[in-house]
Amino acid sequence: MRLLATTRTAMIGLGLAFPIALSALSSAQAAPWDAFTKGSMGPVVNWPLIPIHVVLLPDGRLLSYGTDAKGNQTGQFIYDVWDPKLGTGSNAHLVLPNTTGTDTFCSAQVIVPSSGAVLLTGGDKTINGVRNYSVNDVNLFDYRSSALYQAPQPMRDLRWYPTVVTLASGQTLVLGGRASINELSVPTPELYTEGQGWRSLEGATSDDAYGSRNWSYPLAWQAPNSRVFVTTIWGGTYYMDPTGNGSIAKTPLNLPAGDYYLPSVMFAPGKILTLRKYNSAQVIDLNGSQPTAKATTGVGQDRFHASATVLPDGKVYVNGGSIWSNVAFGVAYAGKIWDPATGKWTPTATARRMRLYHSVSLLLPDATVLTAGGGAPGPVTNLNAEIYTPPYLYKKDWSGTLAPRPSITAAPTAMTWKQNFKIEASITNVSRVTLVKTGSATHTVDFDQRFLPLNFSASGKTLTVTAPATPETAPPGYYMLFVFDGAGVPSVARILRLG
Ligand SMILES: [Cu+2]
Repeated sequence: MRLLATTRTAMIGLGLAFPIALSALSSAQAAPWDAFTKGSMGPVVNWPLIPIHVVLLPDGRLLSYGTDAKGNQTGQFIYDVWDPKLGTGSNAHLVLPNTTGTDTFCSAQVIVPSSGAVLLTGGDKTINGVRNYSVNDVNLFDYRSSALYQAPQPMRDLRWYPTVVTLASGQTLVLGGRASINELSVPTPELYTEGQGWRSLEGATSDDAYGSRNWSYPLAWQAPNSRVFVTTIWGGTYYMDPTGNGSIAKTPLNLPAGDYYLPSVMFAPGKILTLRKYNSAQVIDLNGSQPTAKATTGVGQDRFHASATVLPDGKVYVNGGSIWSNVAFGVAYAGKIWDPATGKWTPTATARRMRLYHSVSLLLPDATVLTAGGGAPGPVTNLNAEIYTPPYLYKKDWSGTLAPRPSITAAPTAMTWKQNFKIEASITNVSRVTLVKTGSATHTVDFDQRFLPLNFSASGKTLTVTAPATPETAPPGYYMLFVFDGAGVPSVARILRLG
């Protein structure tokens, strides 16, 4: 997991010198004429660390961490809080010291719905000069104070590369990861209840689902049937029941072979797009009595370490990756957008940086997508980000200029399931109202993102919107609420708490 020292030094030199020249150039240019079909990629902007881990906070800021200021593998020293409202300059970043004692490199992170704190599980440890051992440390980040502090109770098991899932109950499930360099198995999930701490789900122990056969950031989602759906790289799928002592059952659905570093995303209630090996892709449907899957068009090539982001219109943006894992060969610089209505991919704007191992993407409240990081290790040390502006924000007239946007002028800050609530829009012809759960990304996984269209009725500029029906389709927590105008242009989101 380490680069040779000489290689890393050389790459840091390249990574720092090159972006400055390009970003100065591109910021002076208008978006290309075809921005309304491809979107546009913003300039390369500096980031105070490699954002290996990113999570959108309830206040619209973004926590990131994973390396030191030079891009070296360690989360022990600093973390960053970025305020997108302040732009992308250094004054938009708050770089703070990590005083917890935990190296949070390759941990997991997700918002706890009840308090809005970010729960950080596990991380890295160096023993006798050898990295990539594990810890059972648990830390919390409070967005109100921007403080990172140790949680009262650690997990039972050591975990490096675990997955965290927000459950319908509001509890947080941690599963997978490994305990040490030699031990690829932490087969028993643990459940976190805020204010109470951790409990191991002995009845749900499984080496096949999230132990030795599928240990690295196992892909798992709260499913509509109240279970947790788990996919594996070897193809088997599972329903895990997190209640009581826990239990797990294999489902009849077997998928083609996947990879830890090919992305999957829940793009609609109970529906998952999963990229599999050899340029194949499947759409999984969890809405029936048993899960089913159908092939859809592949993204064009294997894109190891790519990221998949569900957009406010329910389409899926895939960026980054290369045909050889974490090697600068067959690098995919152009993004692609998948339309669930047609199953087809549209090529999108080209990035200037390769986004490979330890890169991330995340939907921002202004409906743009942060693409960032990569390195530690990798062919390039990406202490930088590029912000992607999707096609829906451009005028459809070949001018490359941004379209006027509708806005939400009033909205509540919280909602509960099935509730009808009122919002005010700046326009009368709202065509669509949607929710996207605030994301939390690392290592090609986004633990929390999901998309839900909402029913609404309009009276002038006042909309009566119906909140999602159940916590199984929309787990508690924070969501971005978007309205669209008649031309399909989304507003900036309001962040609402569901619970
Ligand atoms: Cu890692």
